[in-house]
Amino acid sequence: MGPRVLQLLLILHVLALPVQLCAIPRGNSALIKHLNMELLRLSQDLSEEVNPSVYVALRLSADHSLKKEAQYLKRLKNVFQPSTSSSVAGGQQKQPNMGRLALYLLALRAACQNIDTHQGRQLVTQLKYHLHKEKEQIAFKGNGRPITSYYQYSLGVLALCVHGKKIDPHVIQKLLDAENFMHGVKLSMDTKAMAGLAFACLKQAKLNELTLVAAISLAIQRVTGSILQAQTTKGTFGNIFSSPLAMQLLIATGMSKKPEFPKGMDALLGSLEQGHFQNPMIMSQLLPVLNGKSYLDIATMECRAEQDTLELDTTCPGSRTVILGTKMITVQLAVENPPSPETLYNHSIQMPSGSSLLDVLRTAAEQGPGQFTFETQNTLHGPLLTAVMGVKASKGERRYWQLLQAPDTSLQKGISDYQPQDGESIILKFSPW
Ligand code: B12
Repeated sequence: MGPRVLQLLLILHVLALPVQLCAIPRGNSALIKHLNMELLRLSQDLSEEVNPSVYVALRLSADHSLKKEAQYLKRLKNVFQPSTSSSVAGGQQKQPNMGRLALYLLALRAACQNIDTHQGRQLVTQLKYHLHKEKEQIAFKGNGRPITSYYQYSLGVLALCVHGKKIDPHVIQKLLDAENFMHGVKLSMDTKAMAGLAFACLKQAKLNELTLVAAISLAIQRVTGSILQAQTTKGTFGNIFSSPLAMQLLIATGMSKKPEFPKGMDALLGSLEQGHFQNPMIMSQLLPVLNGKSYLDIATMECRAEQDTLELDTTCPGSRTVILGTKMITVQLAVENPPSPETLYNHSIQMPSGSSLLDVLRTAAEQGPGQFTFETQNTLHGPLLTAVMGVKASKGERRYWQLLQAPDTSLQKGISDYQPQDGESIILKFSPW
């Protein structure tokens, strides 16, 4: 047994007791409070990257810890507007991507911050510039595809809209075209939901010409229709992790009275109870739904008479605390880079049960120095696997390291959240997207 395994086992013994005492509660309101608390706890954890989506979720909640929310807003400002804050930036990226900038603008609105200031106008101009460049890419260079994704494009439109900013009709038109499959682009459920939220905001904002408003209304009907139709027998829309955004759209468009909605809510609460929501980003997309809110509610927030009643329970560790088992498991790890038929790596790895896929990759890299190598990049969603055996997507290349359970089931969680089972075979496959 290696020193790393011993170290992990020791952590298990230290953690086992408090985790047992702090199980996920039963009952809907207790569950919602528990999730709220988890996000509040995350916001106070200085080792976690600041995430404007977490802030937005806390603000859209019924219960608040106003002091802690204010502290978190300050940390966000340090990162996203370092020039305006007194302290040094927290080490995050200098230039946030379009989606993060959009999320930050949503966060500022959720804090009722006035952005009609010099700094605020700069942020808006920056976001408009990103959207303009994306629009050009879609029209001329990208064959209908943006530089980032239609998900981030939709977030950009939504953020400008909740601030009541006028948006170039051509920018809106490109999103309408994508939704209408004019370019043959297949949008994921999450992307459809985010685009739908952007359309719903544009419709309410009444800033556009009548013909555009008519096209927007039609797009909303199509998106909500296809989301409702996609409901699975388990009640989810797409998979369980796309359901929070899908349900936000149903709330935003007044469809929460449809019979599909309570079924979806049951699925979300059931999964929450079973501890399936542990990723901060997904948790932050979920909490508003459980409070009956969507991102559209940010537009009308007044930040007055809020319930300052949420107290952080310091006796329990966060539910994301890892519990490793004493049993050892075996995981098969293979690496494929099609069209090459050869498998670049294929070995079995021994790990304590409860280890994450990231732990498996680390162990593989330690076991055969030079044999297995990998790189990750921090995102708001956690560590993204960006390179394996030196292979990574070049700039503009639409390929990624897909995580599969053999032979071809795409994993629904990332490397730090997914816990392989004994005997499981994982394939890392360099795939197009
Ligand atoms: C677009 C997208 C992708 C694109 C990103 C490419 C790009 N340049 O935009 C691609 C196709 C590469 C992708 C890959 C994966 N994705 Co994805 N993705 C999304 C989506 C629709 C939007 C993400 C986004 O733009 N966020 C907004 C910006 C502002 O945040 P950001 O942190 O800067 O965004 C980056 C990260 O989110 C990262 N990213 C995207 N997906 C994932 C997944 C994980 C686990 C991590 C750590 C990072 C990550 O790419 C973004 C752009 O750089 C979300 C939907 C959602 N509800 O969040 C799903 C989503 C996050 N993805 C998901 C999954 C499961 C994956 C994969 C693990 C699938 C797989 N089996 O391989 C892989 C990642 C594997 C790896 N190498 O580590 C799940 C995560 C569920 C969960 N339990 O947490 C989501 C929620 C979709 C879903 N409903 O199932 N994804």
